[in-house]
Amino acid sequence: MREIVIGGAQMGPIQKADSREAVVERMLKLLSQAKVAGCDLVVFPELCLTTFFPRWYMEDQSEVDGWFEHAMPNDATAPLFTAARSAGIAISFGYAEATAEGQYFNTSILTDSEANIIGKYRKVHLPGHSEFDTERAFQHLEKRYFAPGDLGFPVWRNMDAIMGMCICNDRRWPEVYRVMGLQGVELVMLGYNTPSLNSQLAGEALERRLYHSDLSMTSGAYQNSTWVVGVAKAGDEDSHPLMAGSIIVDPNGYVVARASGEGDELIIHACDMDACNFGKSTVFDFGRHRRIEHYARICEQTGVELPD
Ligand code: ING
Repeated sequence: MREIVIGGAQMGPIQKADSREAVVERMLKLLSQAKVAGCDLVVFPELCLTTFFPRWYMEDQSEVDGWFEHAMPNDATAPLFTAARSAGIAISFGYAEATAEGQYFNTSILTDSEANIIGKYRKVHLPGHSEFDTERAFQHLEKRYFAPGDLGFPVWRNMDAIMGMCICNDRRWPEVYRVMGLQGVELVMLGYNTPSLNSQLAGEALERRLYHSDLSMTSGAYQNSTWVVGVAKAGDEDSHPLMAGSIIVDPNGYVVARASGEGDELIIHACDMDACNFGKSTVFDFGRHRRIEHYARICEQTGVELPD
């Protein structure tokens, strides 16, 4: 049995004024809880070091730049890597990445048990818009501040399992799980910062948005016979509510752990990676069942092409 005890480290709100150091202190507390609980791996949310700044319209590039990390590890996050290394816990977390070439991505990394970064993912599906949208109750400017990810959907062998990452809106797109599923993924880790309200549909209830988040992750898990861990940054950030609902989903699509609150909270489950095997060798034995001669539209079309 290839068991990995996984912790989902849900974070409560990060205010615009909060320092990275203060945030890292909170992450260290969750990491030490995970150590006590015997976790082997801890997953943190999307953009875990700062407030969800794409809700703010900015024109001053130096102000925008201040939300990004220019190196990883760096001074603010070094204590996290040191603590993870001494605890022997692998970590994954999201942050805003500025590259030496001047590119800007919504990024997440994965380490091994010695806190060596073995994987990087850059968010491919950027929701929202790039210019100030007067029609919206609040802004969601990911297309303004980030470029679409350029690394695809890779997987890595880590801790005797095949692991991959995606970020937030990516979890809503079945192609994301399938591309990793076609590489044998057994654990998909993702963080999210999902507004509790729909900026374009007043009155959409929170429970509906939580349902869609669950639906996206449970179907991704089931249809690719993989574990999925989805971890929220939640709560009110400068009076903008983000939903919680962090979950761990097993390869049959069942939720085996769920956060109860909207604050810093560790959810834990002992995940047997061999639980992926049955689905991958029966109902979702891709090699035996898929008929790719009929799937061309998925790669040849971006949008809809209506019939005559
Ligand atoms: N946030 C949201 C998400 O995909 C969103 C944006 C919410 C899009 C609900 C569509 C529906 O969870 C991020 N950061 O992608």
